[in-house]
Amino acid sequence: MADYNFQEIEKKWQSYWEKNQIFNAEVDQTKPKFYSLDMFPYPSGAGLHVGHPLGYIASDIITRFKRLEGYNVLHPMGYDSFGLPAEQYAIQTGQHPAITTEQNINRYTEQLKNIGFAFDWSKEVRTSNPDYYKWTQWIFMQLFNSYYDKTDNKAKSIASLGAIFEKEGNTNIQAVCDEDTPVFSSDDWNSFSEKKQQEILLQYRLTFLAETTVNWCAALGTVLSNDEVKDGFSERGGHPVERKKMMQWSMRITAYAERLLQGLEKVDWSEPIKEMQRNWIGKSIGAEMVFQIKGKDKQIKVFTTRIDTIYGVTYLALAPEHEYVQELITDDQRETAEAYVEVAKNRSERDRMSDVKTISGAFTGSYAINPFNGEEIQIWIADYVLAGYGTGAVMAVPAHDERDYNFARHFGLEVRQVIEGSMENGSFPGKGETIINSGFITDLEMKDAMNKAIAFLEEKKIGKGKIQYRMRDAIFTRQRYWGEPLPVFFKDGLPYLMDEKDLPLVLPEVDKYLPTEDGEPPLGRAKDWTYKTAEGEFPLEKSTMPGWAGSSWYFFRYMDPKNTEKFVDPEKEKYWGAVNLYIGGAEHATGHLLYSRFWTKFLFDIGAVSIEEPFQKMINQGMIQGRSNFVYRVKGSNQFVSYGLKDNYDTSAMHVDVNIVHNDQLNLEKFKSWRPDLADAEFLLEDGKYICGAEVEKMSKSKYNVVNPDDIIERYGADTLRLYEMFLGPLEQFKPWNTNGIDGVFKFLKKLWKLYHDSNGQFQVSEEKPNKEELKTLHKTIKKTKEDMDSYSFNTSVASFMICVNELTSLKCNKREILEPLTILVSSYAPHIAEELWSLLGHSNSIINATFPEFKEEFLIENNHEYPVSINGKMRAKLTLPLSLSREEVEKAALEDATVLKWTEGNPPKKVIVVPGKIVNIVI
Ligand code: ANZ
Repeated sequence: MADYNFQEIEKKWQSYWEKNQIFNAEVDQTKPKFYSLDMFPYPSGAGLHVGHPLGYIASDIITRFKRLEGYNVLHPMGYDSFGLPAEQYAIQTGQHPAITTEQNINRYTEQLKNIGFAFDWSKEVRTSNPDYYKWTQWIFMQLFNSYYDKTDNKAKSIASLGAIFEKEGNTNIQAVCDEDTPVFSSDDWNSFSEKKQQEILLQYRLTFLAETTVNWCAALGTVLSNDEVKDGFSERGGHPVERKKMMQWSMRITAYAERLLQGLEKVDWSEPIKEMQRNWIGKSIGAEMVFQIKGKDKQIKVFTTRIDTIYGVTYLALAPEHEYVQELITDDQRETAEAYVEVAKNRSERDRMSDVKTISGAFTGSYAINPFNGEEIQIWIADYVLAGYGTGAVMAVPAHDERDYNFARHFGLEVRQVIEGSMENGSFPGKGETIINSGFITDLEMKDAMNKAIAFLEEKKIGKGKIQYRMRDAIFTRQRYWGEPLPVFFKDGLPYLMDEKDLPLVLPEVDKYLPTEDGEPPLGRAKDWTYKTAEGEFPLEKSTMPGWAGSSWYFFRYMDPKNTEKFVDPEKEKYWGAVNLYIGGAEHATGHLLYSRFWTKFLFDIGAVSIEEPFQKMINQGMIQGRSNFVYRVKGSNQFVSYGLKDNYDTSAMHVDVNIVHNDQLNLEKFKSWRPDLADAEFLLEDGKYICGAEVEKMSKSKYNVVNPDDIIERYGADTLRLYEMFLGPLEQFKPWNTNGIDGVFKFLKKLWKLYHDSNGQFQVSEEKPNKEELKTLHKTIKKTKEDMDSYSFNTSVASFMICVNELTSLKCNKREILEPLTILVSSYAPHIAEELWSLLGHSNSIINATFPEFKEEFLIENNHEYPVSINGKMRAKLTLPLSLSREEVEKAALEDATVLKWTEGNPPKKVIVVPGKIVNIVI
């Protein structure tokens, strides 16, 4: 083979890897393990574009590098294959989502294989396969069968909770449960009906069914999460969304709030991602207290982080959804208050929160009493109070809180600068004391005031210290078809689990993927959607699991994907443990990355896995943006002017398919056949060329700037694609795809190839010993590659390969002792060409089984020194001499140097100073 024939080489090695299962990873106790994971894709109909593989390439390079370093590496790939797009397509076309999903997966797999990834395909998982989701259902069942014990800080079995209730009721147990869980004694418990007992247990289960306020989108027939709703409309499709109370399954992730927070200290993730999780969890330390409602036997509970400002409270504000709102509205306020509530309820909380400009609210007509000073204060309903946070009610301190202040100013409520308060014992701010301006009090004083206030609350039994988390329990069901069915049936209106032996509960066939006529989820269309037990036949749950269910534990399944007895074999799980490197998009910062940490902690609690944090190190790759090209049409004509001439005409810019443009030059023939209306296009050229304009935009079909990796591979090969994606810039950065530089990378590979070949294209390496310079080039590159790998800096390695190949080319080096290690160095980045060269070098084994070359410092030590020679204080000459020379030898060499001789004219100098390894100073 003469030329670098990448097409042939790449196909050859891809099939070699597949046939010989080169990347299959099995437990091997004699080797250290490395688990390299990519966020698995949802296989969409559009296939992969060049942005998708960016992270996969990086993790592939690390995977191969770790293999060379002697690790046993697990690098799997699979598909997150339940999801909305396949279902929407099914609704439109009637095609079963399983069919389109399968087609898309096949296409993805083919594209991924073309890039030459070192995936262990034998470990592939698909979340929509029954043998996978059987275990998603199984995990759901374990959550249903567990509660969270706050004393031991872990999940425990619900059966043990039942046993405690039998013995001592729920007065002593410290367990996470619903706010409105009743207090009962063992006698009460034992006298409850089975239904009542089940209802109570549901208030403790880690997954539970409860009435929740949700974003309901009637047109899509499903509940949407807060980030799927924009200004009251669905993000997908723009349909109206209303707030509605519905029975929904939830996951009690809030039980894990503190551990999710603490665990962040143990993982090596970027600070911004950790910070996003911290904010999402939103821990606040404060107090909860009640205000008596005037003239009623009822109290309003508030959560505050600033109980020390209690004397500055001038009104209470409730969320529009607060359960007391209706009864607090007095007749004289009814009209305005009810009209307001109606409008507010249909704005999502997120909209209400983000809209700081519109201040809306209404007075209820009722009053509450401040227990610290007996003062009567108005009760308002306000937009800015969230129903789902704290207690859904706030004590407003306008002088101290900006939102309270804006609200008070808007409605003319009092802003009290000086707190006039008093307490019987006088210890907490007494009458006339000012604590309102935090600028004047220290943190310590504030803390002290808070502690005193909390003590007062506890003494009066009107409140207590409280830690509040912003995070909410996660809604777990969707009224959709294409998801995991819940292994739950209903008896007497209450949920029960199916028997584990009946798993998986397979998704049933339906005639249409739409809700039923009576508004039930699509599973309402399935025939016999019931569960048969000895007691009879019971209806099954009709909602399905949300998209995040299957992706919350897939990293465990990869270790043992075909196990039919367990979700993962404990020995395998112990060996592979936590993911050493997780690469994926930052958009999953709060969704997937919190849910999977939560499930891992839960599985740890029940002894099913050995780790508490699933992802040790994470890197979030930046997005590859598109680089759009434009042509300029002279208005009202079919004439197109080249970029440099466009200002002479009245033109309008038009996106043109980047695939018919090369280095910003338009291919005129392809342009004409691009669309029928362009067949008779005319061009005004510059230098005989049509030059297009360019701009960086999001990569999208509508901008015609999508670049398909298949096209790049066909033209340049997968190795070029891989190197080029890394060469574009630091992995984490957002950067545009710009094909202009790709030729340079391709040339580099051709140059590399040439090092191993003579001028006739014959493979030829020399067995001669390398010289110092060649060794220096090699070892410099070994050092750099190793450092870059350890710091995940990929673009810099590509640059150092280029320098290395250039240096070896000018040294005309084709020595085996240099080229062999070089082949290993580049093999992680450009594995196909490396395998080919490796086999040409006479190896019969895959290069992945080679050893990463050892770096030797000695080759980098400079042997010569360039001495600056100054004569009478002025630098006159430079002299390169071996460092091994003695002072006298340096002096002698300096005085014999031709340039120096010109100055001394052969006369002995007055003085010569030599600093070995530094300078020579001559005085004449
Ligand atoms: C009085 C006060 C005075 C407050 C002051 C703050 C400053 P974080 O830190 O986010 O936990 N709050 C409580 N529940 C709320 C709800 N459902 N919707 C909107 N706001 C709510 O915030 C806690 C503070 O936010 C609480 O402390 C309460 O206002 C308000 F100078 O009470 B504060």
